[in-house]
Amino acid sequence: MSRIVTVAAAQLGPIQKAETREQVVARMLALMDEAKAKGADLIVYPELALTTFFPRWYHEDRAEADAWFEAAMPNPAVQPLFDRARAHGMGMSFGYAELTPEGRHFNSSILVDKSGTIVGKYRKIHLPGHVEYDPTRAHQHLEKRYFEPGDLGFPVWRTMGGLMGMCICNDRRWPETYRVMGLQGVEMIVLGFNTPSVNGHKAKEGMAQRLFHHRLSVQAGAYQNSCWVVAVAKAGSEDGHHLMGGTLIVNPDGEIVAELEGEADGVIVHACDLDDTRFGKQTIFDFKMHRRIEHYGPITGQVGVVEPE
Ligand code: CDT
Repeated sequence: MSRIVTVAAAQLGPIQKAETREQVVARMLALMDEAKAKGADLIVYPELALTTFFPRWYHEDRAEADAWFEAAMPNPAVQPLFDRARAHGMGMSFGYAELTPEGRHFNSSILVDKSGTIVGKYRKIHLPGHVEYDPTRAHQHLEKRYFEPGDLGFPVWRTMGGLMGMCICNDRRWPETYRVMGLQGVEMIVLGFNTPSVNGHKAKEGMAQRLFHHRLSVQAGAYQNSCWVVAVAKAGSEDGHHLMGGTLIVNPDGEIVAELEGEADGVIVHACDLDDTRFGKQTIFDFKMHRRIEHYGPITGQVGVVEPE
């Protein structure tokens, strides 16, 4: 049986505050059709794909932000994505703001198989930013105000012929993210991101450096866990706030095999052989053979730095 997943990384250009879910879904459908024409059987969209990156906007009344959230998934606005993906025989992953029936808020992503069934849900664990309005920042990043940290861990799902995992944006900078999935044998990790092109605390850290950190993190995660990583941007200027691009696909050797130019809606497609993950998993990163967990206690035993006396 073929172990090739032909994956489409479907970058979205900017989404303005005034854009509706229906307008965005129409753009996503166009990308899905393009991906199908290029032979894709799995399409991956960015973090918070259905709206602008709203955590940059401060709402004093937290409840006002609920307008950016989805209370059900699927819902009528996104149902066309599910219908089209099923008609194309294509799996799909996208990020959205999740409002649960209990009134909890998460920055989530789903994995949908080729029959249109949601087989996996991930809730972002490493939330960046801050809770209150911060006048020292060039722009606000209020994810800690609007979301609670994910409570589902980093699961891996057996679907679409392989072992698939998800994470979201800032998670990609943390080696623990990949390793927890690596320890479940993950063969492909899909992730979306919204990364401001300038550090709000350090104007000197611009897009070139931010793209460098992005590639460094994703390539290292792929190599050290011998898996494919598909990283998809929302890019461009949203109501005057610029997000970098950098949509790319990385192989289990940590090499970039496809990267999208520019900041507009666009698709890159690559045939990813999941069997290419075997060599690394059976040699240098044969975890069972080489890991030394007796020395890893601080990784789960403490959060911050503990310096020696
Ligand atoms: N969306 C998201 O997680 N963005 C962060 C920005 C970090 S700066 C507060 C990222 O890691 O790209």
